Amino acid sequence: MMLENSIVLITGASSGIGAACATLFARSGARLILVARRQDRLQELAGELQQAYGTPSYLLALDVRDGAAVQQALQSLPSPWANIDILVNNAGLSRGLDKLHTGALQDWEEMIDTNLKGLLYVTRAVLPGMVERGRGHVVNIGSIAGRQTYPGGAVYCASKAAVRAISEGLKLDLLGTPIRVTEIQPGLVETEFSQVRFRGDRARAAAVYQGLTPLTAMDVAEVVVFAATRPPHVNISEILLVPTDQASTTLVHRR
Ligand code: NDP
Ligand code: 8X3
Repeated sequence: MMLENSIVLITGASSGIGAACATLFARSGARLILVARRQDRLQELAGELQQAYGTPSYLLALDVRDGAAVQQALQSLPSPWANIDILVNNAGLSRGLDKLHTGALQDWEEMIDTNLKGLLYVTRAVLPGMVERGRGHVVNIGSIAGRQTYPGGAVYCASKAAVRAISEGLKLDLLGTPIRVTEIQPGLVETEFSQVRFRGDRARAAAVYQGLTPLTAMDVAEVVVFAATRPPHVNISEILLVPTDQASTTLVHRR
C-alpha cells in the first residue's frame, strides 16, 4: 500500500502518539486531517510538517465527545479532503487512579465519553464514505489496559476493553468489504498521558516511567504505519506492543 496522497485523519494529533503518527504519515507523503481540541498545537505541528515534507494539512479543532459537532465537521469537509483513506482513532485519556468505590463520576464520564463514545462518533461519521468508495482502513488505538485490568484503573481499562470489542465488531460488520480494521494495543508509552491522568502533577507522572525504558510515541506510530502499508489483502487485526521492561500491566522491571 502506498501512502502517497492518501488522506489520513488522526484524532488526538496535538500530542504524543497522534502527533507521532502525523509525522510518520507526512514523511510517507500522505495528506493529513488533524483533529484535537488544542488548535494552537495543531497549527504548530502542521507548520512543521509543511516545512519538513511539504505536507498539506486540514485542521479540525474538535472535541470528539460532541457527537453533533463531529458529524457536522466531518460531513462538511471540503471536497479535496472528503475521501478519507485511513482513520486513526487515537484521541483518548485517563483520569485518576482511584479505587472504584472512591472514584469521581466526572472522571469516569470523561474517559467513557472520549475513549469509547468519541471513537464511535468519529467512526460513524467517516466509515460510510469508506464503504461507499470501497476503500479504507480504521486503526484504533486501544491499550494493554483493554486486555488486563490493573488496580485503580477499572474504568480506563473498561473503556479500552470496549475499544477492543468495537474493533472486533467492526471487522465482523465490514466482512465482505475491502475496509481493514486494526487495533494497536500499546503498553507504557511516555507521552503527556500520565500528566493528564494526574492533572499536571509532573512528579507523579514521571514516576510511572522511572527506572524503566518506556515505549516512545514514535515506536507506536511505526507500528500504525506498518499496519497501514500492508498489501490490501492483509489485515493486521491486532498488535500488542510493550516495552521490554514490561511483562503485564502490573509487572514492570525498574532498575
Ligand atoms: P497524550 O495525552 O499525549 O495525547 C492525547 C491526545 O488525545 C491529545 O492530542 C489530546 O488533544 C487528544 N484528546 C483528548 N481528549 C480529546 C477530546 N475530547 N477531543 C479531541 N481530542 C482529544 O496521550 P497519548 O498520546 O499517550 O494517548 C493517545 C492514545 O493512546 C490514547 O487513546 C491513550 O489511551 C492511548 N494509549 C496510551 C498509552 C500510554 O502509555 N501513553 C498506552 C496505551 C494506549 P487535546 O487535548 O488537544 O484535545
Ligand atoms: C495506557 C497504558 O498501563 O498506563 O493505556 O494504562 S497504562
